[in-house]
Amino acid sequence: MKTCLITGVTGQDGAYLAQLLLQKGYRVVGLLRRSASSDIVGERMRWLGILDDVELIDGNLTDISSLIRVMQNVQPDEVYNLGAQSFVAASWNQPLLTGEVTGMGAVNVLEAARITGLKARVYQASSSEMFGLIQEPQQSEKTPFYPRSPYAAAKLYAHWMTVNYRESFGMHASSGILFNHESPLRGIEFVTRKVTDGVARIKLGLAKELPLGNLEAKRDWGHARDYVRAMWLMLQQDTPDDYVIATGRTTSIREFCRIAFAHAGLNYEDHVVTNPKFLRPAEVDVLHGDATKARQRLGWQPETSLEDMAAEMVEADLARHRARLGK
Ligand code: NDP
Ligand code: GDR
Repeated sequence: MKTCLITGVTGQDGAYLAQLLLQKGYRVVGLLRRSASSDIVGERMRWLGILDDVELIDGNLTDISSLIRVMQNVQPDEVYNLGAQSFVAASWNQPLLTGEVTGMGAVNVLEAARITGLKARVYQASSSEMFGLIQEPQQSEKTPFYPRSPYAAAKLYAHWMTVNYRESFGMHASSGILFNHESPLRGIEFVTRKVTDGVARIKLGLAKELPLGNLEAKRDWGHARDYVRAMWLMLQQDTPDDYVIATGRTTSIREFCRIAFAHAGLNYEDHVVTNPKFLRPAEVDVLHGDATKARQRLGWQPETSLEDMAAEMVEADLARHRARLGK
């Protein structure tokens, strides 16, 4: 039986990846950072019905001693570093913490694996945000980077350190440059989930308006369930590498609103308002990925359309609010 260690197991991707690896027969161990709300941090895994099947072990990405202890105890065959301060907007308010967790945290993982002498394969969760101010209309592994936020700069450092550890120490370390991926388990602060939660509240009469920031930004959105499959595929290859994972379709926030509101029989123009509070100091206007390499080498392709994903998210938020209201 293979053993995997997942940092960020309590997040969206961590939960879906844990589910996938349990289905594949792995022993799944997740890193859990100490929290005063330990009763709720497992909520996503509970939602997927896997909380009792994942072994949780305490540690923190900023504390390399904890990572060394965890690696020595767990002896993982595969390590997936998904832990991060992952909210771009928050990274301007907490740039140093973002650097420590999202940037240095990744190096702590690589170092802990190297120091303990494990032969573990390592996955680093890199991001399309590294393309930022895009240098090519469609972004592939060969497109130059231009980060536009403290988050993106931290991810870029982690990305190059992953490449460096591969080249310096021969580590099987791969970097997945994933474009935005969403699901009913997406954090409520991210725009798609904020929209689908807003749709549900408006539909149920709990709210009238949904305040958003820049409606014209465009993202290449896929479903998290499809994207964690790509992470696993990267670590099954004989040689480590970097891969862009994207759908190849880009859509504006405005269009996503139209789709999500229409699913509930609503017109977004009657409810969406803009509030400058949600604008960013520097914006990533458009992202549009080219996942040809992943398709050819990993045999990966997305299976869920944007429309189906939006519908799944709206339905999940309607169900959550109805359950809360006892309806
Ligand atoms: P989430 O924000 O949902 O999850 C982040 C996870 O990191 C949580 O489990 C969180 O724990 C954990 N974490 C935060 N700080 C620490 C710390 N100091 N030590 C240990 N764990 C910590 O992110 P996603 O699941 O959406 O994304 C997974 C990864 O992929 C992230 O690295 C993200 O930056 C990256 N990414 C995501 C994309 C997306 O579209 N979703 C696209 C490209 C990259 P807690 O629950 O305690 O807060
Ligand atoms: P992003 O995701 O920054 O791309 O990072 P987010 O959903 O936060 O923003 C996407 C775009 O929507 C615009 N926007 C708003 N965003 C939020 N959160 N709230 C709003 O009210 C709002 N209105 C408009 C934003 O300006 C932006 O252009 C996500 C994270 O998961 C990262 O960790 C990951 O690396 C990247 O995706 C790929």
